[in-house]
Amino acid sequence: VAEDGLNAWLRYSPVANAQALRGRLPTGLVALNTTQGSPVNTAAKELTQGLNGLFGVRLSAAKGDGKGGDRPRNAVTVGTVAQFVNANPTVRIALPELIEDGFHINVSGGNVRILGQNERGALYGAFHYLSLVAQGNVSDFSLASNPEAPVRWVNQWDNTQDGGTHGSVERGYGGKSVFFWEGRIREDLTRAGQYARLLASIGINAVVVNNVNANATLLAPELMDGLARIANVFRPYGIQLGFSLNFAAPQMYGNLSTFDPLDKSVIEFWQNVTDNLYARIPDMAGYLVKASSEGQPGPLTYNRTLADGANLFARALQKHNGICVFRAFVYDHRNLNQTLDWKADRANAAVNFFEGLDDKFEPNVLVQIKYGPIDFQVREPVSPLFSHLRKTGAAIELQVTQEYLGQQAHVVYLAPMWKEILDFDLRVDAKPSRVADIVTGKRFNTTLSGYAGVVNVGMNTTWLGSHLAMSNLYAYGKLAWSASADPAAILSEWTKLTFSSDPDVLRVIADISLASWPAYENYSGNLGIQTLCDILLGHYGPNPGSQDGNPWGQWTRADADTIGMDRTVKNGTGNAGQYPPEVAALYENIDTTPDNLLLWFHHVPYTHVLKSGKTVIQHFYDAHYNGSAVAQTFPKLWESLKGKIDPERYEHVLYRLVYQAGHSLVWRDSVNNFYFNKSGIADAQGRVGNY
Ligand code: GCW
Repeated sequence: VAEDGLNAWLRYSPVANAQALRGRLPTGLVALNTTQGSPVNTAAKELTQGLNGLFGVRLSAAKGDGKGGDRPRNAVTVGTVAQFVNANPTVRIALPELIEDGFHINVSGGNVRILGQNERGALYGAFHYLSLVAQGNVSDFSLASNPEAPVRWVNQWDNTQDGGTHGSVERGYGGKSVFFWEGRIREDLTRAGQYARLLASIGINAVVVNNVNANATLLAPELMDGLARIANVFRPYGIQLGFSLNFAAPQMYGNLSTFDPLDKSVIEFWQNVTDNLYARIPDMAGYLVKASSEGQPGPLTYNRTLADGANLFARALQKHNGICVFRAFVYDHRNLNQTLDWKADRANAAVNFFEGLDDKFEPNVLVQIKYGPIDFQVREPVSPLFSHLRKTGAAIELQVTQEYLGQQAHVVYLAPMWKEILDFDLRVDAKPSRVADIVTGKRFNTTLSGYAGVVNVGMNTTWLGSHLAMSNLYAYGKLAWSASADPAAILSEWTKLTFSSDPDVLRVIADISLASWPAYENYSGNLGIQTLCDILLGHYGPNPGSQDGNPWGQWTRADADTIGMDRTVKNGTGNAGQYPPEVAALYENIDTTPDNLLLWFHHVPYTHVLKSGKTVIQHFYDAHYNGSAVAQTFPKLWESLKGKIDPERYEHVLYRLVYQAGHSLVWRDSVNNFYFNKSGIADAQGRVGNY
């Protein structure tokens, strides 16, 4: 049905030739665990609902668990490997090797076996099977799938307390929090449950429900009780909960005189908090901690190291098998002063703060690193910190919520960007060192590793505020499961499940989505200058002048003649030198720095000639025209789908695309005029400044 944005890619709307395919589908169901609330039971329900919606098949409980020799016929069996072996002691099946959360599917006519290494894996297998049949694949096959990384988390930046703006979500563009309302946990957690279902279907295994800028009141007993209710809603989907903590809570909430991580009373405070949480949520995943960053309290207040800070929580979690995810996004905006110091550079902060700490973390600490050294810009080089932590587990932080990328009012399909980051080879010790291999633990043999996606869905029935933006959430889950997944293939799968398999629908959504990141980069900030949005207000809309002259460190150092951050070792902030030698050499030298990162690493005259043969300023002018011209094509492309998409979603998307097309012109003209006024250099094609 049209209004069904809520089910996103799990709509299970009837497949085109359901009638013809039905004969190849199971009619019976064997659930190897029928306990209410168990993920296997959830999987059984999902299979029932899915096959009914897609094909009108009504699964009935199949008799015969194999014990009496009466093997069920034409049935789908779902459970764990252990449950299967237990229920079928005499049956021998060939099983591929499965690791935690992995699954195996075997389809032979109407006989389908979906077995997980654990219950969560069984649920993943059920979702995978349903996604294949929903795409019309009812042939026989056998496959095994294992996740590449153990940590595949989602971070929500939902505020527990927000000074009266109820249920706010920091950098959330999809409405109010699905978890919190007026400083409490919502009574009705239906939407949270629907969210859990979506996340489970893309392999997410934990969610941090509150903002990293955390409020200490989260620790009040009533709130903890509420958190336990959220955990109850997520548990049937195999999803654990994590919580963000406020480092100063011992003082702010616990009335202690200090929050020094080495102080005995502080250590006791956190142990007590942790024990209280586990008493309510025995399978809690752990904590996420933002400390000593952007004015948040942290260990540096007491001259303790970040490792002292992380270990405080890690130790409290150890007896419960929880993990402490510690964010590497540490910098002090109050100490950055560009006018006084040419060498000041926010991009250097993380490596500087973590210097010398690699062997100082408890084994259950995972360091969560944003993909780039600054902050989710339209283009950044990968964070050099990935190459510095070898003994400590690392996770990559990606942002589904499009903070600097059009806030869901612009279509920007992000998987190609993430893929570029994950595929980048840092050449640590002159050996292949892809970011993907670092964050899956392969490169340095770390046990803890993985992915964090900042998602920030809300109560809006589209979840993120825009139907097309949901491809980013889908792709995040798919890449966190396997970094070798292909962004175009992910998109096409998502389109089939969300809209339809009509070739025109597939082509148009691919044309728009795959062109969207390059277009956005072209009209919002190219050559590595960052997204030239308003820095001080909402990180939305063009305002190149706002980048400089403030302590936030997202500088461009643009003046009348020159532009760019000199991050070289020989003359600049030294940031290029934080990379392993081969990569450092690449970025240190202006001739080998790729054009798309030129202004990230070098400070040059506007007349500097790029590898393309154009000057920097002419490239700016042209790129802004090109990018916005591409955005102009989006509404027309979409209009060609009229009648092929239900009216509600058709109109919703069209409205946004028309807006994007218009806003891209605002971007184009603001940025081009800004640099024209600054540099006084005319556009070779005479478009800029002639109004
Ligand atoms: O991207 C910036 C955001 C802040 C955010 C911070 C962070 C939650 O503008 O809103 O705070 O980074 O990631 O901690």
